[in-house]
Amino acid sequence: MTKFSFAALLLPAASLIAAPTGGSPCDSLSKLSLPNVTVNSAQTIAAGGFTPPASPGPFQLSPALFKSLPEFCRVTATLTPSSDSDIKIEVWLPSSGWNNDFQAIGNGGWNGTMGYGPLAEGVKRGFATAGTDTGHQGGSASFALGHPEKLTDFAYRAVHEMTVTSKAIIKNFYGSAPRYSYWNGCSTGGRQGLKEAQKFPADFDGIVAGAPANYQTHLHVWSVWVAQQMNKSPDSFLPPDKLAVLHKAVVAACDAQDGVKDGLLNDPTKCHFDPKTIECKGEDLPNCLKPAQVEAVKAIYAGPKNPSGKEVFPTYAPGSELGWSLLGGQQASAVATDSFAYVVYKNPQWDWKTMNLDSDVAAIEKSYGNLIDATDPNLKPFFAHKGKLILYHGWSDQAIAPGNSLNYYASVVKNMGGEKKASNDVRLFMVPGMGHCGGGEGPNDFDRMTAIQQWVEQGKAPEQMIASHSEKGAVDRTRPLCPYPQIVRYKGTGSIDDAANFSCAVPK
Ligand SMILES: [Ca+2]
Repeated sequence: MTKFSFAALLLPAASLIAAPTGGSPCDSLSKLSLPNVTVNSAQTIAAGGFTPPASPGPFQLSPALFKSLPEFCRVTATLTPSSDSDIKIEVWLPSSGWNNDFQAIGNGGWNGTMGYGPLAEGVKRGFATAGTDTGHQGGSASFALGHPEKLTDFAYRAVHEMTVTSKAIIKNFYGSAPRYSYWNGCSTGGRQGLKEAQKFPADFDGIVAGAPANYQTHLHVWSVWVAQQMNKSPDSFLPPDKLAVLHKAVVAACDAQDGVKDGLLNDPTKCHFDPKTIECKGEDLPNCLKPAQVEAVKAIYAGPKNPSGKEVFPTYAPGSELGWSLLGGQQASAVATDSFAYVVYKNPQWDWKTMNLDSDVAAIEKSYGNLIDATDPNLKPFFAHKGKLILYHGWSDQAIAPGNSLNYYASVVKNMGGEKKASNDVRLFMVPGMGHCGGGEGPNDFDRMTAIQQWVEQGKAPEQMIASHSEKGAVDRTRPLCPYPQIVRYKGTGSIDDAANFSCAVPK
């Protein structure tokens, strides 16, 4: 594409400016007039010149990343689709080298922060990139108390409005609309991406949705339930050293099942480890579990069932034990209890220990399931618009049970009339040994944006993605990730740390 030139874009941009200042195309965006949008600032940021705010929220920020950025135009705006809305967005536009595409980045948890790290990653790759705080400040759900419109903003409206506004800003700045638009998010960001695919199927051409919190109501029930299992009695709680004992025993029992002793469970569904085998024979020792701990572990592997025996939500996969402290601490996760305290029961004193798998599940569903959950299996309108979807989920995810992605994927496959048909438009990559959206013992760094771009722009569906694992900044293992239901398989010779010695195959 050679459309981009500053000389050409000054004209269309100028036509929307109330009082042209004669400044750069970036400066002129501060005068841009769009419905329910206030542009707060539009500034050219010199190469390497951006310093993120001191408390940027949950995203890890690397100073080197910001130093490596090219010059870009930074637009900050406030969107007010309702009178109670206060949605902050930022749109970062590379001054040169634009790849002609738009990338919107997702959020985590209850959000309330701007994702400066992902914004920078996007710009570095040449994308016009946008992010939002989803309409409130801070990572708690307390914002929702007495503010139903703000809850709607968080649920889906902020992202959609950000997308529409960003496309308009891009068109004004460059003189042409983005050629392709992409969503890139994990966790809440995965949920946001799926909500977009379901509700606004024309917004994006490619969506990457990692570890989606798309069944948020039931996810939060499961999260609280994990803490309940851990805290049934003083003896049932597993501190990190006991989780390590459990994890070691699980890996010892199941590692070889997938054909390669690599410390990873490449297909955890095959692992049926019985924690009873490491129960203490008598006194509590560092290498065994107390009977109450064994019971807690058994319950967690079995997962939450409602009174009629139906699964409320999937549960942790074998191999994920090192991460169980996240939800299975001495207090339930605030991300989950906030749902009940601020949205369902509107009682900040709500006691998570009282939650049951019957009326409380019904209550959270009724309260805001329709608003927040993104479980609609019908993605046909999105696919009909040539949209492509990459789902991924770490098997060792400590925050969202990986089976949730398997369930959603299965529902989409069913809706599409089978795996073969569905694979033209959607692929799920389960990542052995990866934690929540990254990290973990397995190879967890992989380039899903290139994969989705190649699929959307060249029709090249991802047959595999190569992931790497690093220790102290040095890559120590590479591995292909396989589209489900394929599993990675060792060819039988060569280093088990080299992706070249592995292939993808459907397990027998
Ligand atoms: Ca293995």
